[in-house]
Amino acid sequence: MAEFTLDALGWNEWFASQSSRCGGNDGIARVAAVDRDQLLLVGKPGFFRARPSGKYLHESADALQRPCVGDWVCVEKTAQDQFGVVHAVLDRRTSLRRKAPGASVEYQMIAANVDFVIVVQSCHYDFNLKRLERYLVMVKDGGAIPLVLLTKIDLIAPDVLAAQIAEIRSAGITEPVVALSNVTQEGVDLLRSVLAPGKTYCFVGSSGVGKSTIINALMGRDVHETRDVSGTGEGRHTTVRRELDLLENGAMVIDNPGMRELGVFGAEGGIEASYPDILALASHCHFRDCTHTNEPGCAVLAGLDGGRISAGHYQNFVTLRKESEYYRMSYAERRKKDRDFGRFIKSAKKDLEDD
Ligand SMILES: Nc1nc2c(ncn2[C@@H]2O[C@H](COP(=O)(O)OP(=O)(O)OP(=O)(O)O)[C@@H](O)[C@H]2O)c(=O)[nH]1
Ligand SMILES: [Mg+2]
Ligand SMILES: [Zn+2]
Repeated sequence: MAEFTLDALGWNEWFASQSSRCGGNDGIARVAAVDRDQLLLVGKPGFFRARPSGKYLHESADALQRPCVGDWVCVEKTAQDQFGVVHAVLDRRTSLRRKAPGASVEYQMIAANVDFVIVVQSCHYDFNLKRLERYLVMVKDGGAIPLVLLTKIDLIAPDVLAAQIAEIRSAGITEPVVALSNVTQEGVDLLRSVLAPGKTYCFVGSSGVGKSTIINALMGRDVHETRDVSGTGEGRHTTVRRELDLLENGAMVIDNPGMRELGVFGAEGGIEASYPDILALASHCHFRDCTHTNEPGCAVLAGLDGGRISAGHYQNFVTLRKESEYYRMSYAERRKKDRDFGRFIKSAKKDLEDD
């Protein structure tokens, strides 16, 4: 089995201050995949299986605290044990999370400690600027660096691609954009040249845009299943788990299931980072707590009227901010209710004990 150094797996000084929690570097590994209650870890000895300790699971009821792909963990394993036992997750340098799909207001971790997030959209049917802005907010909020990847350029005319890139730029998005075709291979080498050894790249996007196909191409073999899309480009949700792979050049890539929903939740930092033009105007608003929707003396609305910001860009900003705050508030409220309920149960139990 291959041997690795922690540095090659993305370990750096930022994490080093936490190694004492694991009793030194030998007890440290990185999460490569999560399957229900089992973890696939990669560490100095290579890939091996582990489980979170009962104590750890008990103490970390919160979904955000459970190990996810990309996490660094403290693990104990002897040569005789089939499974390692994980008893701590180290603090994350970056995290990629969204609102869990469906009605519940919970966070869902997508990946931890990724350096770059590659936001993938297909030029064919999938291209959507609003959704792209939503992804960028999420990525920036978690502290990773976003890159934009447009796939399937073989299916569209060059001027359509040029128009899509122009649209991205006119929305003030300055992130690098790579366009490629997995069919003609055009652009694949360019993407490969961007991926640096020891860095982690997380691929996200809708189902069917070609995330697994491009990772297979980068790996040079078919490590992931891929499946045809419908006539109108809809994917079939082929990939079902998040998985970290090591490329030959030493870069790490994480494949993900296609995302249907991308709720933005408690992501004010990401919104600020994504709309610097609007924020610059906002500092001139008459009211300090201006919501930029109907207040007199609002510099953002004036900028909108004067054509300094586009209507679509402004609308996205307002929508994302409202959504993020709404979810954050209902999350806080529910938390408080849970806490109050917990206190109630505790005192009720105490009453019983006292009797
Ligand atoms: N024409 C064309 N087809 C592509 C390209 N990239 C991927 N495909 C095809 O698109 C389909 C979906 O690709 P996948 O790699 O399975 O997509 P995915 O993003 O991993 O989808 P999920 O796992 O469902 O999230 C497959 O049939 C691929 O062969 C491309 O650049 N051009
Ligand atoms: Mg896939
Ligand atoms: Zn305002």
